[in-house]
Amino acid sequence: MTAVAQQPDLAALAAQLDEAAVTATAIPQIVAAAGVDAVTAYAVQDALVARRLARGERLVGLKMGLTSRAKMAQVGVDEVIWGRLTDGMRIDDGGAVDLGGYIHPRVEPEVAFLMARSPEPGEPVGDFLSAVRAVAPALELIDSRYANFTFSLPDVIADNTSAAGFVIGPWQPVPAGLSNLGVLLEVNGRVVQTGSTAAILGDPRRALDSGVRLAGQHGVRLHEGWVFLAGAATAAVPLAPGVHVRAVVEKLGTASLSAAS
Ligand code: 0L1
Ligand code: MG
Repeated sequence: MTAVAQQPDLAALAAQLDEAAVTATAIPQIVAAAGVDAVTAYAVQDALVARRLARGERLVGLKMGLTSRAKMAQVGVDEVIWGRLTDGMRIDDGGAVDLGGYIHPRVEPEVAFLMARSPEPGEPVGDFLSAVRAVAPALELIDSRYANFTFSLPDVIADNTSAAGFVIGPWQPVPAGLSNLGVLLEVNGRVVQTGSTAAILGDPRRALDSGVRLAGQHGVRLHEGWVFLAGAATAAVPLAPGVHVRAVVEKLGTASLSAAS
């Protein structure tokens, strides 16, 4: 008699990740260990985000993860991934976050797009730029739910690509070129990371292309008024009590947050 392999309980995995986020308590890597691959891990992510929606949050966008070599090297994973953004993750520009709600938060400078319409997954890049209403400097707050910020690809996908918060600076008209704008990350007025939007898959517009295509494979679309976080231009830095963090993106401006001590 052949043994029937036990199917992983995706909802139970999502519940453990959700509990880790809600209680700000790190957990061991559970997803790949349960036999879940990177494709199925998106179903865990779906179930995880559904728990937030059941608590009254609203989907407001999508994000890309691991779009730069610096980020891939930082976490030892080498595939572009995508996650979901909810209104509960939004932090006002210049606002303060209470670090008590996070496990080991980090921040990274990004570029955000505001969608004017829903691009088609097969639409050529040049065409769906007409789907972008505006662009802005942004900060992403990431907080892996796994101990030591260490994970496999299925684990980080299931964990909604470590998404924990985001700040959008003032929206701007889309400039002619986005492919090589200088990016600084400042902590208390001191530059701690320098980079370029070229680090975001060569051009943040390419990240939008990848995001539309990859999320589309799972039946997920961007919608009018949604935000798209294209990815980080530098490695992320830890968010410590009392610090003020600012992203500066050439031609686009700044986005900032403070960490309450
Ligand atoms: O937004 C990101 O690039 C994060 C993706 C997940 C890896 C990480 O937590 O650094
Ligand atoms: Mg990011």
